[in-house]
Amino acid sequence: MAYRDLREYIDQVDKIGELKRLDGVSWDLEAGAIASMTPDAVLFDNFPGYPAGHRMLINIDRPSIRRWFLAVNMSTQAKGNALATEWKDRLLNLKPTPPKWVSHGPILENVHEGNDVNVLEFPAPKIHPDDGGRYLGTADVMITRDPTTGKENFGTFRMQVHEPATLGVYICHGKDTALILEEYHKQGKSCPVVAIVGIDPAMFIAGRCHLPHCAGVTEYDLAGYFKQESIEVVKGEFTGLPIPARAEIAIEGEIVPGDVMTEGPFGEWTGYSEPRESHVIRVKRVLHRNDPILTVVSPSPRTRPPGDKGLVANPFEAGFIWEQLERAGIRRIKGVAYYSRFLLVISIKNSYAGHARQAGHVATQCHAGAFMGKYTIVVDEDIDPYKIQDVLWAVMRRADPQRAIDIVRYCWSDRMDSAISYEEKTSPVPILPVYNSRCVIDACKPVEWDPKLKRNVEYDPEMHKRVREKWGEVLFGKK
Ligand SMILES: Cc1cc2nc3c(=O)[nH]c(=O)nc-3n(C[C@H](O)[C@H](O)[C@H](O)COP(=O)(O)O)c2cc1C
Ligand SMILES: [Mn+2]
Repeated sequence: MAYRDLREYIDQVDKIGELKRLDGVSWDLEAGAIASMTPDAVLFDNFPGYPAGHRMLINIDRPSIRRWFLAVNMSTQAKGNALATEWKDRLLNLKPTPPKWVSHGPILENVHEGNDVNVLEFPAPKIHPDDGGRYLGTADVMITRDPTTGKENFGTFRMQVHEPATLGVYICHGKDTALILEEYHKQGKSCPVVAIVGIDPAMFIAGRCHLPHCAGVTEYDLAGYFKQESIEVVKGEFTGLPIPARAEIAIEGEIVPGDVMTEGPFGEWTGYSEPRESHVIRVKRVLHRNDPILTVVSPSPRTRPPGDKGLVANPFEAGFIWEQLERAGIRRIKGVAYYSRFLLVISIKNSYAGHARQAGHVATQCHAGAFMGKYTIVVDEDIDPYKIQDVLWAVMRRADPQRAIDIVRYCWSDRMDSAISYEEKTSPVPILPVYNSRCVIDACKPVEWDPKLKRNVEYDPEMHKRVREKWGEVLFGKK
């Protein structure tokens, strides 16, 4: 069942019928448009102007729940809250699985250095019409090493192609990667980085979560756990960093102190970004397999108003927050639903005065939930957090605003936040502090409400039966 690398994963996606193949598509807006039009993964080959075999995979693990399962080697029929429950249990049972050093691997099949470096040898797409350029990094991770702990870290960061050996990278304030970068730069040193832009989906999933790094656990250890085996890594000659031996495309380079360029705009999940000053990766080495596959995701399909489909909650992102709530000791959590970072719903068996506030405030501030959150709603266990209409009903019925609402000010946000001022959105590097606020709505019945007090009108089922028998024909056309 377990897959060794992206290629074996693609075979599995093909077997479950979620892979399409296309030839002759342009990197210039066509591939991006296709990504926003189909939920399937699409493998493109034969880009005009590119050698055959220089491929691109779009929609690697999203929006399909089955592709996510494949990526983390999980099998379940569960949906909604039941799925979030299984997934958080999986995370709670984490067995850190560190990478394993090896001396060879397919990633070394092609190595370019010096004047031979040109990141446009890959068909980096321009995804949306107003984007500021072509993006080599979307479904990627950037690996760094914390100079204090000596541990590796990685996260997913978008990367724009500025020049053949220069990439812009957008790293939000407060991310581990940003803190690591600051440490190097404070010492006047450049920060060595490896960007994997043709990636195994387990690494991509590990890269996006806000891992607290307790007991020194790294994203590599988490990705290995998802894959059920250590990821084999070769040592980057320029950076000394571990590079997955079976990755498709790896970039070695450095981020030099004070080296910034205008990046974007980019059609990100919050809507379009403004062009901003961002860090730059000076690329020193490019490594790739024969017939490399660039991995790409387009964040923008999620920026549209929900329309007829309604708001859709993501059980996987919910699992990361649920795990951290449990590790923080919040008891009797019955459900967590994540409607993007901007709206989170927690359902609990409200068991003592203050319990609901505890759950709401920890959810809005635990590491997985703290970044760019907006609204957190806590509901009783009788409300399914995946039914947003029911959640709103609970707010209407049970939450007296002056008792139920807490506003938390000066919280962790970023220039990307869609609801902050234009000045904050476009602030230069070094970044002006950007804060936002949170609203915690405690929509649980207060524990002191008399449980004997009838709050729902109920009818006698026997009476309904009798009415149906007597007048069913007239009322409903049948008994
Ligand atoms: C598709 C995708 C794109 C992302 N792009 C960015 C980005 O451009 N900048 C950023 O700061 N975070 C981005 N993120 C979120 C980070 O990857 C995430 O916060 C990660 O946990 C950061 O890791 P770190 O704290 O270990 O540095 C993205 C996430 C995904 C899934
Ligand atoms: Mn991290």
